[in-house]
Amino acid sequence: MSEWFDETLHDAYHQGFKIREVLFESKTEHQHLIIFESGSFGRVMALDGIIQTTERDEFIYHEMLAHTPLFAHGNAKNVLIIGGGDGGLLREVLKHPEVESVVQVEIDQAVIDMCVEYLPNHSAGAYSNPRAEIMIGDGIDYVSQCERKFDVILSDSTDPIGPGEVLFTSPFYQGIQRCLNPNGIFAAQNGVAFMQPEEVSTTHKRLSPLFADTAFYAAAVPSYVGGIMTFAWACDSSAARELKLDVLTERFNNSGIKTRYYNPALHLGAFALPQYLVDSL
Ligand code: AG3
Repeated sequence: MSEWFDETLHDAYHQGFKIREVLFESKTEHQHLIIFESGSFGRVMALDGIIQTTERDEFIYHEMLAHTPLFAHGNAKNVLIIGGGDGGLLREVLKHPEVESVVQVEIDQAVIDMCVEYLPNHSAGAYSNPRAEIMIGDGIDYVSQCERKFDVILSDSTDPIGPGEVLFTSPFYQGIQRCLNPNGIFAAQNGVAFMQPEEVSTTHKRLSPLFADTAFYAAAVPSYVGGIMTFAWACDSSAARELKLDVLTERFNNSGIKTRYYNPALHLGAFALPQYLVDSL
């Protein structure tokens, strides 16, 4: 085994992490899973050769994917998470006192089990929270068939390669539309725009016929190399995106939630995109 983990996401460019110790490595039913201690980012989890999460910078991604839609909604009682097996997103969603129930649909039980064991600070007990219901299955099947409706749906998927590919298709987005309550918000990881530019334009093309308001917001997550990670946003009304800073600040302060990255000013600013992305929509 090489002492470096070289990510295989891009053909002609990669990042490497020094491996201090491999904590777990196996081919699961769905994908190759490795969790290792790095010299630089704490513990790191990768699927099929692609970095999914690191202890050191996961807060940026999980806070932005959870709190931006949840504070914009303001009263989300029922939340659906697709993917997110490491548990970091569930942990952040459950910080919201107004959230009564979270359904999480993850395809790979092994990812949940191994992350609970080797990345315990990600889920931080969230999987035993009585408000959380975990289902093992494919997210696209769930949203195509489910009888329940949600106020916020979050897609914490892998990249559109392998098991995650269907979570970027029009049939998946149609399923999202049928599972959202009126004024419900959908947010999804949508790749690193500079490195995966087609993801923004393709997602925009697929979401905009289905939702009155389609947008993207962004945050730089160091271990998702290449600049800003984008998050897709879809809602049947633009009101949630037109909130003023004082409204968001009041919601944030009243929640008592402590964050390390998210704050209301950053929330609003995250929707301002560089011009090359604006032009690609
Ligand atoms: N979800 C996002 C992975 C994206 C990594 N790919 C990339 N660099 N474009 C990971 C799961 C975190 N809960």
